[in-house]
Amino acid sequence: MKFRHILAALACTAATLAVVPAAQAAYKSEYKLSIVVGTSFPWGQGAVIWSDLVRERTDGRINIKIYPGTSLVQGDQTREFTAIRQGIIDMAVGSTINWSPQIKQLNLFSLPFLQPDAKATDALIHGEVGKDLFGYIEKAGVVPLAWGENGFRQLSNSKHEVTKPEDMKGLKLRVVGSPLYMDTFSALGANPTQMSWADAQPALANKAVDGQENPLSIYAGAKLYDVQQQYLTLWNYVSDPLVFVVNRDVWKSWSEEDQKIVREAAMEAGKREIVIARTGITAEDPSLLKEIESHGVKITTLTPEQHAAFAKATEGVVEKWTKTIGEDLVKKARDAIAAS
Ligand code: X2X
Repeated sequence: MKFRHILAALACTAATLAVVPAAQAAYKSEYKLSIVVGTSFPWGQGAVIWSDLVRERTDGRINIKIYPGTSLVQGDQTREFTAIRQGIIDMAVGSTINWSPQIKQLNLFSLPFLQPDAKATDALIHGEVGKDLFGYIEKAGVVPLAWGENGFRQLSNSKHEVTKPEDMKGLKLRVVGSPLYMDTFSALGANPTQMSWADAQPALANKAVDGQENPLSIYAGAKLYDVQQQYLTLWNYVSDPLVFVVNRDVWKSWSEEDQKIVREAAMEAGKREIVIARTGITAEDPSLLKEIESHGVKITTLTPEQHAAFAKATEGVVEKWTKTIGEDLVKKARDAIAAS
């Protein structure tokens, strides 16, 4: 009797194994995807589009769950890349700024006043520079699939209008996780303090800091006008792309067919996300700017001369960080921008 039970159990197991193809056996029931902000932001929309496309096109074989607020690393976005590498995070749509502490070449996008406009950013991400940077991410053990965009970062504060470097004096500003930002804002005479996005919002609300810098989609999405950030200077000093990535072991566990689906879905989601991120902030369509203004915000656009004064004040930072990023890569970027 007992022997027969064992035989029956073995037959059952064999039957189960026979219907599950080898590649699928290793699939997880859920893949954790990390983003810093919520799904209502353009950045989060990109993650939603990617997840939905992948779920549909793999018939649910790859089921992605989005974790906003970098919650898988307790909000500490500078630890996100390491967590992806370690497999604590399976996938991410991440900012180049947050991964710069681990991949120093990604600081390229944070060089002050390197990218004059969106065309310049496009020339970088879609050209040789973008390929080189994907190479560095790959070498660091993570699989990069597509570019997205957080956007040009603008300066806001609760104290006064900023039109020249002298106006920065004494402003206590929250800055992001790469030390390059400490250098940039110190060079401008401000008083920068580094903190995560999770900590930045209460710090702005309770006036522990006077200001911050972020793309307009983040400023508006987080309703920073409601925490007295009523002075907004459009100075386009850096533009921050996003990268769609997958942990290497997770990537290897997928069939070639599914890898192709995930890659193509990332490229499609990235393209659509960039369009969303650029909506409402152009001369042709200033709808987001108008909405921000309707909350009593004073929006200041710098004249070319004012812009040049900020660029001049940060030249030393560019020089110092060019050495860290790599002279060749920075030159390649400058050439690509000049030709754009
Ligand atoms: O922390 C920020 O400022 C944010 C949301 O823009 C990034 O994650 C880089």
